[in-house]
Amino acid sequence: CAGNAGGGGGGGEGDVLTVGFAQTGSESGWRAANTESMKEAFSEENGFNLIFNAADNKQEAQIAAVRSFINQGVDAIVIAPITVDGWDDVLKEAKDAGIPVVLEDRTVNVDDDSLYASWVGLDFEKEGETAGAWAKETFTEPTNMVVLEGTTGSAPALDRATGFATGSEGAPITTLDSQTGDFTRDGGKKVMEGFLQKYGDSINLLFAHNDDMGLGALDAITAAGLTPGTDIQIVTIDAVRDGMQALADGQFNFIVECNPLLGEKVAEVVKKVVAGETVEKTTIVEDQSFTPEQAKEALPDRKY
Ligand code: GYE
Repeated sequence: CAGNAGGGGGGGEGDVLTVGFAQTGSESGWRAANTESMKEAFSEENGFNLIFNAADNKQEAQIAAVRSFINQGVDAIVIAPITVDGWDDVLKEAKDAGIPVVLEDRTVNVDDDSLYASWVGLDFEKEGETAGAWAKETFTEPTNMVVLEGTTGSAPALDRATGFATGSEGAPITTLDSQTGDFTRDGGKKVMEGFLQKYGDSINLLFAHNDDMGLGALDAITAAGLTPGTDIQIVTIDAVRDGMQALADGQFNFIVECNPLLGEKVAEVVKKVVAGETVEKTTIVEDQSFTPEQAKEALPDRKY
């Protein structure tokens, strides 16, 4: 479908949309791919002047960035909200200033849904459910699991945990421990080191809320003299290139995809919102999942 509203062909100076994008930070491979996708879609050639801010995973910094976009009088604001809570005030300020807000990737918990125009994201709960269903199918004997959670209070960490519980319901899996690794490799490594010290080789299964934490955990598992993928089976979410490589190599056992290439869809929604057209309140982008065999097949064409 035609993305640009109005003005066939033109694209003169007056049509340029200034958009402030408040990104979470640069915690993971997924985030790098998402940032690239957003920068590509919100390019000058596509009629945008993008003001990009990455908040280093600090919610106060992200809120401050949104305030500064409001003060600059941008045409629209896009936010990938670090956590679900704490957005009411600044979203009201944007609304009062007449600046539409579009959420991408993660979502928020607000009393009044009209505080944002639209959310383009993923079904995090379904991702968790798919991971949990794989675990249920794979483990029919008593199994000890540890969990590396994403950033505390973030939509994907909350929803993936809920989804996993649903998907694995009835399986003989005991959760020994569940702690945040903040979606980073470093975090995953450190927390997994702690798990291994505490529970040693009684751990059979690791569920990491993203590939990067799982990749960090590989170092900890190998250093403890255990073989990842065999002694400890690993299920993660994202399906970024490094994760897919670990899966193809047999170090991971299953990955549920989370598509980071949201830029084009978000840009289309922003153009419509600014033009005053009605848009879907929620757009969910489809995810798939991968076994080691499927990862081997998909790797050569993987874009991120
Ligand atoms: O899974 C993780 C990233 O919000 C879906 O954030 C995103 C998550 C993604 O840091 O790798």
